[in-house]
Amino acid sequence: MMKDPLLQGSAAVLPGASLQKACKFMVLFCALHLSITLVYYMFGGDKIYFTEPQQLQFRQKANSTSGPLVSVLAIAERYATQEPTSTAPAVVELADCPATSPLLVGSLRIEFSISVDLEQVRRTNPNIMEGGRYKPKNCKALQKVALIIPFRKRDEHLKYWLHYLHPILQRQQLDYGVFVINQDGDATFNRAKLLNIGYMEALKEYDYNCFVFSDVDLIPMDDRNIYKCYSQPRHLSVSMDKFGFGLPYNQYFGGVSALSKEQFKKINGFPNNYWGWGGEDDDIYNRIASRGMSISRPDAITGKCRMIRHERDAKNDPNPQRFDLISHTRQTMNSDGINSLKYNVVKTEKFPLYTKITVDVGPPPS
Ligand code: UDH
Ligand code: NGS
Repeated sequence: MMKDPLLQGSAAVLPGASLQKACKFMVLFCALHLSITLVYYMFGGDKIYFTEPQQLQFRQKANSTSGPLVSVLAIAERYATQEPTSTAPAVVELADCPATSPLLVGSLRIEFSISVDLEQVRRTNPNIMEGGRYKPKNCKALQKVALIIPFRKRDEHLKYWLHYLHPILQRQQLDYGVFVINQDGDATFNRAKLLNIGYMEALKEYDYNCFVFSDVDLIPMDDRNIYKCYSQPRHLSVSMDKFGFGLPYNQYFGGVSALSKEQFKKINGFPNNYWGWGGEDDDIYNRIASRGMSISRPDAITGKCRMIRHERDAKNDPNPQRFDLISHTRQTMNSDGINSLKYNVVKTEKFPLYTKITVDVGPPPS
């Protein structure tokens, strides 16, 4: 009979005792391998593989014994429950927003024949926070802008302002808040004093570094007219429909303007003593010029804006003293301004789209 040549060369040549030894060794080896695998499986995996009783059992062991089981379990639990260490970054720092927002669309259709529902404005601008606050989610805004609106009994105009400006300001990627400074009572209106109060009150809420002062009835017709601050005080409403899309005169600084905190402080804020219509914007222009600053402006296309037509307001008749006042700006500006501002806050209301601060500005001089 033919013999298997392979058997002839291996098992066939082993004596009985050696074969037994080899088998024992194989069995021992397999048992060791199995137990290592079991231990690795039980302690190497995530905690969720343990059933409740298993976890309890392991904890009890960890508390009562020492050795490798305790340390492996203790380390595993420590990692699972550890608070982030102080070196780990808690919040991811956002990158700066681009110098020019990619969201701008350019020229806009502005009309005042539509009716505005503020509830709908709120729904269509879901990222605006209480009090009319907004900041971009995906980048760090380059400026923190407080928008200050002097106000009394112009609710219809305010609706249009909120309807048009909120989408524009968001596209401009600004970190902003809207403050409506409402003059209490029926005494003579004082626009510039309300603007000073807006500056003071906004700073109590947030570290704003730019202040945009806007009449309630002026809406930009182009979102490239950025409501932010520049290296020089900025005049934004440079091309108004009511002036045939131009300036009424070269030094005109009325309507909408923007000053950084430094620029505002440099001129001691705005005058407090212009009661009634006219001249306070010219005084601000004089202050800026007397401190060696110039006016920065957008071009006449970008700076186009519409004004809501209306009748003259009650208690805001032309101020007969305005010409005399503006001829003395240089003498009065150091003692009349943010350093002499006195007022009382009557009420602060946080609405979804704006913060309304009702203030007592005191009586006009008799
Ligand atoms: N303002 C009020 N309520 C007032 C007066 C003024 O909210 O009673 C605010 C409002 O933001 C306004 C701004 O102050 O846009 C400036 O008011 P203004 O009267 O100096 O300027 P405006 O351009 O009117 O609103 C100019 C006189 C219009 C006469 C029109 C005659 N047809
Ligand atoms: C000037 C006023 C400004 C005013 C501007 C435009 O005459 O305050 O007209 O007024 N200066 C003086 O009266 C000294 S407007 O046509 O918008 O009502 O802003």
